[in-house]
Amino acid sequence: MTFHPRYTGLIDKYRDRLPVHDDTRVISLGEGNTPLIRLNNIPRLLKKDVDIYVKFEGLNPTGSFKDRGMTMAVTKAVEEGSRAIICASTGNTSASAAAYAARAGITAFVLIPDGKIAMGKLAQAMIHGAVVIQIKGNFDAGMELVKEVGKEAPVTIVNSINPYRLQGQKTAAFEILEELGTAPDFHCIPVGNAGNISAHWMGYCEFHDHGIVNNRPTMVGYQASGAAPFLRGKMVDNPETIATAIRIGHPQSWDKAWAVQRESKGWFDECSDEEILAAQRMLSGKEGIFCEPASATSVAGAMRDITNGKIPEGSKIVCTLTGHGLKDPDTAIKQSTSSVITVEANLKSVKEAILRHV
Ligand code: AN7
Repeated sequence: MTFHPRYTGLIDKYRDRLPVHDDTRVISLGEGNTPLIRLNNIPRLLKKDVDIYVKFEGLNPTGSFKDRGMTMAVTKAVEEGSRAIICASTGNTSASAAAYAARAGITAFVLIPDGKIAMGKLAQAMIHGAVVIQIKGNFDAGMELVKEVGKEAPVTIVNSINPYRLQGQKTAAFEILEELGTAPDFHCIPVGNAGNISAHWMGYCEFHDHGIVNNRPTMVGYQASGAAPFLRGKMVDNPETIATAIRIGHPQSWDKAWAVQRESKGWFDECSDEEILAAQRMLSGKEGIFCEPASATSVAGAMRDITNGKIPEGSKIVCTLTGHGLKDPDTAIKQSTSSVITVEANLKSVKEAILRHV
């Protein structure tokens, strides 16, 4: 029996690659170290010889990849003496900001689009004690307001325009490289503000530049069709998609993400809401992995590009699943094909119900 030291989060693990000092007080909830799960059934169903792994970021402390960036952003905000943080959010950033602010003993202000965030995320922001400001507008409007108010009020912005966020998020790429011992051929990822795709590329390049690995992946970013500025080549003013997490028309990391596309020789593509939901159902029904709709965009796009040969057979592919399915139970229940059977509470009725389904 070997004992391993207790895992205490990504800042402790990657201290020498992150902008922290020896005496920095780290605000952590044990984020990172998420599983890289090899898909068994989907490649078989696609009838293609590909190795697909999903990096299940939904298993972070607040159920999304945002925790990787938030531990860094809140650690630095506290180090710099800030007493309050603020963000605009489609839901996951606000959940994460609320939790890390609670942990640090500071205040979180979160601006969310009225009625357009998944129930689980709203519950998180509320239970962690954030000040929730619902705006009668979308994420992009909220983001502009946060940038304005950040200039006038004593609050630290913890959206991904805060550079510490991307520093924390790059560690997802480090973990993938450590586990595979090499970069995948393709990394497929959902794109909203494009912070995460940019952070992953930073992480891949850092290990490559230091000679830890000798290759880098082709980065492929997938957007929801109704919120696809990278496909339209310009900002989108009224983004719409069932995947509310990526209902974003004015991405904050626009230039960075185009640089990622060029440098990695990758591409952007879009998925319809139907494709996104089908991928979510495939992952949950065929692999036992429950991610939120926005997350399934990476697998929806990858499945299409594997089928059409843009991602060739023999490839090693990593898809990021950015958030947990429990964040959005409403969408899951609404689109679920399995039925709930109500019967009398006796042996005969239960037995009958079972026999009808075997
Ligand atoms: C599940 O929470 O922007 O391209 O305010 O929650 O780095 O923006 C969420 C984004 C993908 C897109 N998947 O990542 C927010 C927010 C999930 C997300 C994205 C988000 P970026």
